[in-house]
Order: sequence, then C-alpha cells, then structure tokens
Amino acid sequence: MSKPRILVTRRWPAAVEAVLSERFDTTLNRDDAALDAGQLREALLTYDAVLPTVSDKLPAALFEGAIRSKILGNFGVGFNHIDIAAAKKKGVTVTNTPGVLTDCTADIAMLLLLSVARRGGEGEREVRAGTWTGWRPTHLVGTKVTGKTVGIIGFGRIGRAFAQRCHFGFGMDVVFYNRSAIDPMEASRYGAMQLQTVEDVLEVSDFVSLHCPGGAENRHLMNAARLAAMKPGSFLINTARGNVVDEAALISALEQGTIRGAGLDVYEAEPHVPERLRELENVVLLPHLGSATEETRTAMGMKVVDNITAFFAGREPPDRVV
Ligand code: 8YV
Repeated sequence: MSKPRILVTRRWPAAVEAVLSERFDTTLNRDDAALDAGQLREALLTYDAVLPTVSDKLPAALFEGAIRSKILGNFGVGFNHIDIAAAKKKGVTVTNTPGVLTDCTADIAMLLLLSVARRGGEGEREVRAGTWTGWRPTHLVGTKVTGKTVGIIGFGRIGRAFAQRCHFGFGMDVVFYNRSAIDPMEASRYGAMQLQTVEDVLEVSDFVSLHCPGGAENRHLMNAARLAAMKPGSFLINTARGNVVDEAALISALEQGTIRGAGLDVYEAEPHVPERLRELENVVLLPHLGSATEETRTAMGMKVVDNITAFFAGREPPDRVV
C-alpha cells in the first residue's frame, strides 16, 4: 500500500522531519518560505495531509469543491488561522499540539512582563548603541514586580502556568477572568483567584496578561474601552493572538499614556508590526517566540506525527479539534 502524501509547509526540527520522511511520502518546503493562498489551495488538492503552522491562512474559500486532504495536522496549539467550520463541513480532521508548549509560552509571558516593567529593552538598546553614560540613581527606573497584582484573561493551561510563575516565583497577587467557573481549590493551586468579569480584573491589575484563544469570539476583546478601563500606570502583556487586542487602540493608549507599557509576542497581521508601535520606547516587541525552544518545537512536531500516524492507521488522533 502506498504511503500517504503529506506536505510540511515550513522547516521543522530535523528529528521530526526525519520521522515524517520515514513514515510518509513527505514533501518538505526546503526554502522555508511562507506559502500563499494559491499554494495552500494546491496543497489541499494534492496531498492527503497538510501540516500547517500559524503562518498558513486557511479560510473557507480554500476548502471549496473537491479537495484531497483528509487531515490538517496543525503545528501549534492555536488554530484560528484555519476556518474550522469549513474544515468540518468538508469532513477534514484538524488536530493541534496542546500541553507541550505550556511552560515555554508562560516563560515568554514572564520575560515580557519583567522586560517591560524593568525597562530591559530600553536598557539593551542603549548599551548596544553605545550611548550609556554610566550608573545614576534616576537612570531607566522601572516598576517593582513583587507585591503587584497580575490579571490573567483565560485560565487554561498557559494561563495557569503563568499564574504559578507570577505567584510562587515573583510574589505577585494573581486574579483571573475565565469564561467558565474554575473550582477555587484548583485556582488556589496556582495562587490565583477568579473574578466575575474582564472589567473586574482590569480594575485591580497592575499587569494584564492575555491567555485566551484567538478566534472570532475574542477578537478585539481588549478594545479602546477596555484599555481605558485598565489601571493608570498598568501594563498589557500579549502572548495569545494578535487579534485579541485592537492594535490601533493599543497604540493610542500607549502614546497617550493611558497605560504605561506593553509586552507583545503576537500581532494582528504578522509579520507586519505597525511603525508607530515600533517607534515607542515603552513596549517590548518579540517576533512570536512563545514556543521557540528546541525541546518544545521538537515535542510539538512529534505530537503532529502522533496525530497523523493515528489518523492514517484508522485510530482516533489524540489531539483532534475537529
Ligand atoms: C506556535 C503558537 O509556534 O502554538 C501556538 O498556538 O502560538 C506558537 O507557539 C505557532 O502557532 C506555530 O504554528
């Protein structure tokens, strides 16, 4: 029996590519360039499985008519770049990679919180530019983290891991909003307390960190009104998805001093980062590094391997989302 034809849309860790090439009739995107809509459409017509990443936009139009792909083994936990309803209608299975990127993404949120509070980005730029004139008591003075309140929006795996770091690692008070109720005993394991509404969280938080999914239901959850409802002098951290924040409203809030700063790993139209945002000093900007460690990227790839292997063996893929 011939092996299923699969397309890996970007370069993956070598160990994972090796396993895929052994098990499947695998096409690797050797030059690692992002695929455009035409190429992705062609892929759905040509391959039994396509293994996309967040850089592959798969709207409903690409699923129209007769397509060959039976499964999309998404490399990542978030899958808002795939039109799930269209995939479902076409009977295309979609899987993701939960669990293995929890710690590393929570670490990047912590890195952003610390960098923006302690002005790490500004300091690094100054040293590199050779403009540092020496120590002085008023130089690049930031905000103390210990004892402050952090508000988490979305108390899933990553929200919990971040809460744990903030509370037990950095002595912060932690409150959170989650659309469903969390057992207070469970929340206390992470040193956290649930509040009723997003506004309740914004009202008391010195730092607000987003950990909710990025689908249509959370689009612009942090809009101009909610940014205005944040505590004066507070900071916003986003490692979730760019579209959870109204980026234009965020830029205005930062320029006008409505909030003090922001630490961002994700953007509304990646890899585009608005120039006005890049010009601000009170932001720390990372290029979507949440899961970017050797260990995690390999584990994510191996999860995709498990999912598509199970699927083509007629077993239930462990991480089915559709
Ligand atoms: C991934 C992420 O690297 O898993 C996610 O949802 O945001 C990232 O950490 C990315 O999605 C790769 O496709």
